[in-house]
Formats: sequence, structure tokens, C-alpha cells
Amino acid sequence: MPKLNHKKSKELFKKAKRLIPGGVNSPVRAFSAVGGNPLFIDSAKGSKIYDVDGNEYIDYVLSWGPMILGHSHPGVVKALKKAAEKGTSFGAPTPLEIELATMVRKAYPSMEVMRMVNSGTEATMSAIRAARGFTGRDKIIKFEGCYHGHADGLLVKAGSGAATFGVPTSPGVPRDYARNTLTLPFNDLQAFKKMCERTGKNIACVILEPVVGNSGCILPKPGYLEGLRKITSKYGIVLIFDEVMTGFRVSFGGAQRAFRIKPDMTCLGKVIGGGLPVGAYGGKKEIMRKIAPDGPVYQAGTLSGNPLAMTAGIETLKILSRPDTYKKLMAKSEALEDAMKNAAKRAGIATKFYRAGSMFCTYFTNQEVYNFTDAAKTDTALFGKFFRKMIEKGVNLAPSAFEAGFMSLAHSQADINKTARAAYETFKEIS
Ligand code: HOZ
Repeated sequence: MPKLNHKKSKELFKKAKRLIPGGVNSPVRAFSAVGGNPLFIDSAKGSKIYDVDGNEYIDYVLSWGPMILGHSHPGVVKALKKAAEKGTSFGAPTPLEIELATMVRKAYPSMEVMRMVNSGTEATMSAIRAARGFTGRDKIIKFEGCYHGHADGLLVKAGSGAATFGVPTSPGVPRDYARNTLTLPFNDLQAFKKMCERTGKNIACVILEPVVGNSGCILPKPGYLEGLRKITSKYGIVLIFDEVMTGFRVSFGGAQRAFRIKPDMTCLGKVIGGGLPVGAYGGKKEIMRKIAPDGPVYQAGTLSGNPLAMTAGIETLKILSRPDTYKKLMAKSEALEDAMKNAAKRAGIATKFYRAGSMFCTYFTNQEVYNFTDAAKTDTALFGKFFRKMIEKGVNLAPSAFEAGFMSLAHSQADINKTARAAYETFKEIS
């Protein structure tokens, strides 16, 4: 197979490195963990993404999750054009914010009151502030390998880019901030129980990705989330589900609907912005009424509730709420899972493929993965080889063994077949 030409991407990367740290505006884009140069993108449509050298790829990154309808969905683009003509930002309330919040609350009834922000990072940071303001406690618990954005105090044993580059606790985070962040292994209810017995009354909140998408794709063990819910209620600890990745992905109602757990607070992002920068946090009225101007906990944003972002979110959720949409999305995701497992089996390579709704990952290991320690033991170097060879065969995966992949409504059976063929050939080549 002739090698793809990446000449323009390489030139642009050289230029970008002079101006931008590592040449990228978010670390995991740099391909440092898998080797090679990042692709510079020209455009994307449906399930495909096109680089500046004119190469086409089936895209399972989907802008790290938001593009659940596929890229440049005509309905979203049309609505955005119309909205842009009316003005791109007002710094004042609009009916669009109410419309999106109403749609979100319908899908996530636990979010009785919510606020729109500009990113998942803002959502988690603000939710934790609200929980601290509500409980009057300082300490928080997070789990190893869960990434909740890059706010100080959350960059402690974080997954995603932080794990990819081996920086579990980032320099620049004051020790005093990190001191209030307690970390525990995911899926270990006993460890959580013990910590709460020791210091439960000092803990404001526990924040987790109910399916960990920032260490690959780690599912909660049966009973784990239920256990967290029970123990947090006992100690008056605010249970925060970070559903930035799992929201509208694991199911329409996210992980909380799929696993039937009602958290006290929820953070969303990605899908609810339809590809524009959005986050949202919300939850129980009594907690959210602490937020300014209703209450004393301050949180603000010039572009929060931006009309273009609200429009893209509304259009995306409208399409997602149509009957049978999730049936279709889940069928495609299942078909990919079957095809990838089959390809690995035929090629005789040890992999574990995990999936929660339309998010998934492939680990190179023969052991089950229950937490970050397990994920870190998988063969990440082999993943790097797999990744590079898949790119050359026209399949774009996330450039790290610690990231999830995503399925969209635009992916076709032909895309899945081509992906499975490429995976089979690659598995043979690298095993
Ligand atoms: N939460 C994403 C990583 N899993 C964001 C991508 C990024 O860090 O750029």
C-alpha cells in the first residue's frame, strides 16, 4: 500500500511549533504518545475528515466526542448560518438558553437547575465550587485516571493527556490546592468506604466519570455506582457525575440513565454544544440556588450561553430526540464492536475492546481493565504502532491509548467494514 502524503501537515506543524506550545492548542493532539506528526485538518463531512494534503479518513475522534451526528450536519450548519446573521454574541440572556436548558433537563431530570458555561473544564470547576459552597467543606475526592478538565486541583492523578504524557500532577498547581484533592482507585468501593469512614464529614463532593473515558473506556463494576450513591448520601457528600463524555453517548440520558443512578450534580459538554464550545453544570435546586446571583457562590462568563453554541446544541439534541435515533446509533456501535473483536480474534492478537453506548476503546492486553493501574499496564507502545498504521489505512483514531473513540450517526456499514479490514491487516502486521 503506498504511503499517504503528509507533506503539508508536516510543514504546518513546523510553523505551528514556533508559535504555539508543541504546535498544538491541546496537548493530546500532538501525537507525542503515538509518534509521528499530527494531521492538520482542512474539512470534515459526515463520518469523514480530510487533512490539508487531501487525504480522507474515517473519523472516530469526532472532535473528541461532540460530533455525534457526524461532521457538518446540514441541519446544524443551516441553523448556525441563520443564527450568525442575527448576531454572534450579546452578553445578555436569549430565549435559546432556556430552550437548550429545557431540552437538557428533560433528558437529565437530576439537573433541576443548570448553568451554561463554555467548556467541560468550566463545568467541573464550577460544580465543585458549588458543592464546596453548599457543604462548607473543602476536600474533594476524585479517581485515578479520571480527567475532569484542567482546573487546578483536578490535575491530580488525571487521565487523558496528563496520563498520556506521564504528568499525573501538573507543575504549576499549588500544593495547597492539590492538598484538598483526595484520590482513590476507580471501581474499588471498599477503598471509598474506608476513606469516608475516616474523613467523610470533611468531604464536599466526589467527582467521577461514571464510565471512565479518559483512561480508554472503563466500565463501572456492577454495584459500584450504587455503592457510591449510598455512601455519599450517608455522609452528606455531593455526588457529581462528570458526563462531559458520557452525556448523550452512553444513552440519551447519559450514564445516569443507563445505570439508573441519580447524582446530586451533573456536568455536561461536548454533545450539548454540537461542535461549538459549551459546557453545563447543574443539579439539585438547593445546591444550584447557591450560585450567584441567587446565592453567594460566584461563577460567570462573557460568552456563556452564546447564541451560536446554544443553536448548535439545540439542533443536535432535536435530531437526537427523534424516535429510533439511539437504536440506530447503538446498532452501529455494536456492529463496530463485533467487527473489531472478530478482527482481533482472526489475527490472533490479544486485545480487550470495551464499549459503553457509542464510546469505546481497544486495549492491547489479555487482562480485564477495571482502573487506571490496569490501563497503564496495557501495551501502549503496541497501541502506538496500531494507531500509526490505521492512519495510513485511512482510519483516524484518538492518538493515545488512554482516550476513547466515538461512533456517529453518519458512520455507515461500509465505514465499519473498512475499519475492521484495516484493523485485521494491522493486527496481523504488528502481532
Ligand atoms: N476530554 C478530551 C480528552 N479526553 C479533550 C481533548 C483534549 O484534551 O484536547
